[in-house]
Amino acid sequence: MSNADLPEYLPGFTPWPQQAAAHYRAAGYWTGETFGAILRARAQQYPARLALVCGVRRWTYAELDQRSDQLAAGFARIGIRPRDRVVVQLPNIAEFFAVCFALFRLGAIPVFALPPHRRAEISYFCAHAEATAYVIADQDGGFDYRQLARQVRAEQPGLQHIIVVGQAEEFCALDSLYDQPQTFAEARPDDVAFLQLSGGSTGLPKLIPRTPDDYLYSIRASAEICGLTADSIYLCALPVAHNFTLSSPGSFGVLYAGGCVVMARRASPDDAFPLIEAERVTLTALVPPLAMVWLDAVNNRVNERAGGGHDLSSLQLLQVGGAKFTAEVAQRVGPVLGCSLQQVFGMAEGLVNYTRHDDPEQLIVGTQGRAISAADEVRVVDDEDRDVTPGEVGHLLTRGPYTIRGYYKAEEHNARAFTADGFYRTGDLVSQLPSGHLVVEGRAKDQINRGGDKVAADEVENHLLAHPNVHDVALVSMPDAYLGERSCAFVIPRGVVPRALELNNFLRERGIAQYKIPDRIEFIDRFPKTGVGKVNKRVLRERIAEQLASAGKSL
Ligand code: AMP
Ligand code: DBH
Repeated sequence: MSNADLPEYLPGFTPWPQQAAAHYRAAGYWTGETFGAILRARAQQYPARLALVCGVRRWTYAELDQRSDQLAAGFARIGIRPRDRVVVQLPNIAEFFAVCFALFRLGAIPVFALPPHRRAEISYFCAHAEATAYVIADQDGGFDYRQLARQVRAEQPGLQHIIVVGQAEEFCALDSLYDQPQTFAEARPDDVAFLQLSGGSTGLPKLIPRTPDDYLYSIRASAEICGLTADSIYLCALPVAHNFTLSSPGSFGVLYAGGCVVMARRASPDDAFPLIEAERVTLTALVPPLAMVWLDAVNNRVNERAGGGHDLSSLQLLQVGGAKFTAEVAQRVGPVLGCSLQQVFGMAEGLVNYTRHDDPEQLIVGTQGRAISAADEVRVVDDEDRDVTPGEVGHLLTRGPYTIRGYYKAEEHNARAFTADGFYRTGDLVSQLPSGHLVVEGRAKDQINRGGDKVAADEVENHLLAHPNVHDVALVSMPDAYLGERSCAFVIPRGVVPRALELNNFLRERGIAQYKIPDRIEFIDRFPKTGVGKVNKRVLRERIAEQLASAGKSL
């Protein structure tokens, strides 16, 4: 089938209203460029420059470009077609980019999964996106992804291809797909290029449709705000497919600028510091708990050279985001690491806020930045969607040239997650300074932000409710000095009181990511209720926080 036979947009995608789209084009935000074409342009501009460093492998722009072409041909040969959805779950390896750009060139649609996702999540992505292929690495971090693929395939008959980087066993080896390049018609710049993940707040994670027009605008603008050039060297330390690492400005931003992306398998100082030294890394992005680990690693080795024995002097910028970075820790970054700090408050749904390099110190340390674009509409409202008095805390709503108008195939949820006039309800509670900078003050969504890993409370609750000895359950956050928050499940038992360990094993057997397993389980006879009879999670949060404080375990 040629692309001309396909419906205008991917079914399940909510395009921007025509008027808004016309405005974003006329104003130059949307340029009609595509991912595949940009890589081609960079390969022509800088064929011999390094695009990727991964272990001992060093790929130039020409090589990345060629590998993407070859893989596109190989994917087409085995039957992957335009608009097919392909779940991509890879660790931080160079192949991630060859696979993505190959799929973009083919007009197929990657669905980004994260390495910790297990059977329940991957099966759901495959089912919801009706994926025909799943790309994995053979193993990583002691986990065998082929074993996971076998389980997923047994549950998902629509999955026709399992493609493996490394030892493929009974599956298809990625290395066997480097065919002779062919020319393909890339998808339209205003249609879905990939599906990104949301941390979610209700039920299963939502899929976020992003187009080349909107995503490339956010990448281009981010690259400019962060001062990227062809000399930028980015350490990709967080999971590569995370929206922060991919686009704020992340590895895509660095490739857009013609710079070099250095892949770190892990973000620990032991893995990252030697790479920073060896490759002269200029910027990187971390979640707050990792930033704290880096600061401590440098501090703890004061007798050695700064950097815990490694020369980190090339590092100009450390970006921190994904969860709230407290001002006390933020102010240590400059003195300890000898580089600038940028706070980043973003979301895979769109809106990204950055502190700017010329902001006064107190804004860099004490706020989560301001929106990328003059075209970002940011509102702070009360429970009735009325604007609060400037400076007051309220719900953050946003609309703009790179913020989606709907999740993929989620009509019912979209009616709640967006206002009638298309503003996304972020679920974040913020206050806004006259400069436009936002301070994240809390959260209205029923989610736990475990140091940047988002856990939707009712997703975990639903899994626990399947246990025969669980009558009811409420998952809430509890304060944690390191992760910011951890999760605590309050369980009303049925019959025999189960052991916490048994419940955790039960969840693991159901195939959910480790970070979603409750950090603590408390048994309770009944829940405190709100006036309207709902479980009062605020009271539960206070109860566990007090309990921890009196046990001397919290901050
Ligand atoms: P997601 O929608 O899953 O991409 O997650 C985005 C959410 O992460 C935001 O809506 C915030 O709740 C949270 N978040 C991201 N960056 C920050 C930050 N710098 N400070 C506080 N919360 C953040
Ligand atoms: O947490 C996030 O999702 C996030 C954080 C910083 C994000 O999506 C981003 C920047 O783009």
